[in-house]
Amino acid sequence: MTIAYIGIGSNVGDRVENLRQALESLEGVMSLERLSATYETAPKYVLDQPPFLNIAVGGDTPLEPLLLLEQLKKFEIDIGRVPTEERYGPRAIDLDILFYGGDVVSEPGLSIPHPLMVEREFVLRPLADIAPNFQHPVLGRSVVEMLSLLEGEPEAQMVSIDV
Ligand code: PH2
Ligand code: MG
Ligand code: MG
Repeated sequence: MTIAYIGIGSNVGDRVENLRQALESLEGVMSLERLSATYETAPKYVLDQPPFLNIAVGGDTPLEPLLLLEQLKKFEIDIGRVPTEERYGPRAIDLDILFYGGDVVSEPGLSIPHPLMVEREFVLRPLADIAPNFQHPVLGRSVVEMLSLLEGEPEAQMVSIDV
Protein backbone atom coordinates (compact mmCIF):
# COMPACT_ATOMS: atom_id res chain seq x y z
CA MET A 1 0.00 0.00 0.00
CA THR A 2 1.12 3.52 -0.77
CA ILE A 3 -0.38 6.78 0.42
CA ALA A 4 -1.73 8.75 -2.51
CA TYR A 5 -2.94 12.35 -2.44
CA ILE A 6 -5.53 13.33 -5.01
CA GLY A 7 -6.61 16.87 -5.97
CA ILE A 8 -10.22 17.18 -7.07
CA GLY A 9 -11.91 20.07 -8.89
CA SER A 10 -15.29 20.79 -10.46
CA ASN A 11 -16.81 23.86 -12.11
CA VAL A 12 -19.52 22.45 -14.37
CA GLY A 13 -22.97 21.18 -13.39
CA ASP A 14 -23.84 20.36 -9.78
CA ARG A 15 -20.36 20.80 -8.35
CA VAL A 16 -21.14 19.39 -4.90
CA GLU A 17 -22.79 16.33 -6.38
CA ASN A 18 -19.81 15.84 -8.69
CA LEU A 19 -17.44 15.95 -5.72
CA ARG A 20 -19.63 13.48 -3.84
CA GLN A 21 -19.60 11.07 -6.75
CA ALA A 22 -15.84 11.44 -7.04
CA LEU A 23 -15.35 10.50 -3.39
CA GLU A 24 -17.66 7.53 -3.76
CA SER A 25 -15.70 6.35 -6.80
CA LEU A 26 -12.35 6.87 -5.07
CA GLU A 27 -13.42 4.64 -2.19
CA GLY A 28 -13.17 1.75 -4.64
CA VAL A 29 -9.45 2.30 -5.25
CA MET A 30 -8.10 3.80 -2.03
CA SER A 31 -8.96 4.22 1.62
CA LEU A 32 -10.23 7.73 2.19
CA GLU A 33 -8.39 8.53 5.38
CA ARG A 34 -8.04 12.26 4.97
CA LEU A 35 -10.45 14.76 3.48
CA SER A 36 -9.83 18.50 3.25
CA ALA A 37 -12.34 21.28 3.65
CA THR A 38 -14.07 22.40 0.47
CA TYR A 39 -12.79 25.58 -1.18
CA GLU A 40 -14.34 27.79 -3.79
CA THR A 41 -11.50 29.03 -5.95
CA ALA A 42 -11.10 31.58 -8.70
CA PRO A 43 -10.38 29.88 -12.04
CA LYS A 44 -6.70 29.85 -12.93
CA TYR A 45 -5.14 30.01 -16.44
CA VAL A 46 -8.45 30.26 -18.33
CA LEU A 47 -10.11 33.10 -16.44
CA ASP A 48 -13.41 33.24 -18.33
CA GLN A 49 -15.06 30.24 -16.69
CA PRO A 50 -17.08 29.63 -13.52
CA PRO A 51 -15.42 29.29 -10.11
CA PHE A 52 -14.28 25.84 -9.03
CA LEU A 53 -14.89 23.81 -5.94
CA ASN A 54 -11.62 22.14 -4.95
CA ILE A 55 -10.82 19.53 -2.33
CA ALA A 56 -7.94 17.14 -1.62
CA VAL A 57 -8.04 13.60 -0.27
CA GLY A 58 -5.41 11.19 0.93
CA GLY A 59 -5.28 7.50 1.68
CA ASP A 60 -3.64 4.17 0.98
CA THR A 61 -3.99 2.53 -2.38
CA PRO A 62 -2.89 -0.90 -3.59
CA LEU A 63 -2.79 0.32 -7.20
CA GLU A 64 0.41 1.25 -9.00
CA PRO A 65 0.45 4.84 -10.32
CA LEU A 66 -0.49 4.09 -13.93
CA LEU A 67 -3.34 1.80 -12.91
CA LEU A 68 -4.56 4.41 -10.44
CA LEU A 69 -4.48 7.05 -13.19
CA GLU A 70 -6.44 4.74 -15.50
CA GLN A 71 -9.15 4.39 -12.85
CA LEU A 72 -9.28 8.13 -12.18
CA LYS A 73 -9.81 8.81 -15.90
CA LYS A 74 -12.62 6.29 -15.97
CA PHE A 75 -14.27 7.95 -12.95
CA GLU A 76 -14.02 11.35 -14.67
CA ILE A 77 -15.93 10.05 -17.68
CA ASP A 78 -18.50 8.26 -15.49
CA ILE A 79 -19.17 11.51 -13.60
CA GLY A 80 -19.79 13.34 -16.85
CA ARG A 81 -16.55 14.88 -17.99
CA VAL A 82 -16.39 15.48 -21.72
CA PRO A 83 -12.90 14.46 -22.87
CA THR A 84 -12.48 17.00 -25.67
CA GLU A 85 -12.47 20.15 -23.58
CA GLU A 86 -9.89 22.88 -24.02
CA ARG A 87 -6.81 22.73 -21.83
CA TYR A 88 -7.51 24.26 -18.40
CA GLY A 89 -11.12 24.88 -19.42
CA PRO A 90 -14.35 24.02 -17.58
CA ARG A 91 -14.89 20.44 -16.45
CA ALA A 92 -17.46 18.49 -14.45
CA ILE A 93 -14.68 16.76 -12.55
CA ASP A 94 -10.91 16.59 -12.51
CA LEU A 95 -9.02 13.98 -10.50
CA ASP A 96 -5.26 14.57 -10.35
CA ILE A 97 -2.61 12.50 -8.57
CA LEU A 98 -0.61 15.01 -6.52
CA PHE A 99 1.70 12.69 -4.58
CA TYR A 100 2.18 8.94 -4.63
CA GLY A 101 4.10 8.33 -1.43
CA GLY A 102 7.54 9.84 -1.94
CA ASP A 103 7.75 8.43 -5.46
CA VAL A 104 8.83 10.39 -8.49
CA VAL A 105 7.08 9.16 -11.64
CA SER A 106 7.80 10.37 -15.16
CA GLU A 107 5.78 8.53 -17.78
CA PRO A 108 4.02 9.71 -20.92
CA GLY A 109 0.79 11.22 -19.59
CA LEU A 110 1.73 10.97 -15.92
CA SER A 111 4.12 13.06 -13.85
CA ILE A 112 4.21 12.69 -10.06
CA PRO A 113 4.49 14.88 -8.04
CA HIS A 114 2.04 16.95 -10.06
CA PRO A 115 4.38 19.41 -11.84
CA LEU A 116 2.14 22.48 -11.44
CA MET A 117 1.15 22.03 -7.82
CA VAL A 118 3.73 24.57 -6.64
CA GLU A 119 1.96 27.41 -8.45
CA ARG A 120 -1.60 26.36 -7.60
CA GLU A 121 -3.24 27.69 -4.49
CA PHE A 122 -6.34 25.68 -5.41
CA VAL A 123 -4.22 22.53 -4.91
CA LEU A 124 -1.98 23.54 -2.01
CA ARG A 125 -4.64 25.15 0.19
CA PRO A 126 -6.80 21.99 0.51
CA LEU A 127 -3.71 19.77 0.59
CA ALA A 128 -2.38 21.77 3.53
CA ASP A 129 -5.49 20.74 5.50
CA ILE A 130 -4.61 17.05 5.28
CA ALA A 131 -0.85 16.88 4.71
CA PRO A 132 0.73 20.16 5.90
CA ASN A 133 4.13 18.63 6.59
CA PHE A 134 4.32 16.23 3.67
CA GLN A 135 7.62 16.82 1.87
CA HIS A 136 7.78 17.28 -1.87
CA PRO A 137 10.28 14.55 -2.86
CA VAL A 138 12.07 16.72 -5.45
CA LEU A 139 11.82 20.24 -4.06
CA GLY A 140 12.34 19.20 -0.46
CA ARG A 141 9.68 21.62 0.76
CA SER A 142 6.58 20.83 2.77
CA VAL A 143 3.08 21.67 1.56
CA VAL A 144 2.76 24.61 3.96
CA GLU A 145 6.13 25.93 2.84
CA MET A 146 5.06 25.77 -0.80
CA LEU A 147 1.79 27.47 0.10
CA SER A 148 3.56 30.28 1.94
CA LEU A 149 5.79 30.91 -1.10
CA LEU A 150 2.82 31.68 -3.34
CA GLU A 151 2.50 35.31 -4.25
CA GLY A 152 -0.54 37.53 -4.55
CA GLU A 153 -3.89 37.69 -2.84
CA PRO A 154 -5.42 34.45 -1.58
CA GLU A 155 -7.76 33.02 -4.20
CA ALA A 156 -9.17 30.05 -2.34
CA GLN A 157 -12.15 30.69 -0.09
CA MET A 158 -13.22 27.99 2.31
CA VAL A 159 -16.93 27.23 1.99
CA SER A 160 -19.07 25.41 4.51
CA ILE A 161 -20.13 22.48 2.41
CA ASP A 162 -19.90 18.89 3.60
CA VAL A 163 -19.26 16.70 0.60
N1 PH2 B 1 -8.19 23.28 -12.79
C1 PH2 B 1 -7.64 23.56 -13.96
C2 PH2 B 1 -7.45 24.92 -14.46
N2 PH2 B 1 -7.81 25.93 -13.53
N3 PH2 B 1 -8.63 26.66 -11.48
C3 PH2 B 1 -9.12 26.37 -10.26
N4 PH2 B 1 -9.41 27.36 -9.43
N5 PH2 B 1 -9.33 25.07 -9.84
C4 PH2 B 1 -9.04 24.02 -10.65
O1 PH2 B 1 -9.24 22.85 -10.24
C5 PH2 B 1 -8.52 24.29 -11.94
C6 PH2 B 1 -8.33 25.64 -12.32
C7 PH2 B 1 -7.19 22.48 -14.84
O2 PH2 B 1 -7.18 21.26 -14.24
MG1 MG C 1 -5.99 19.35 -13.24
MG1 MG D 1 -6.49 16.29 -14.67
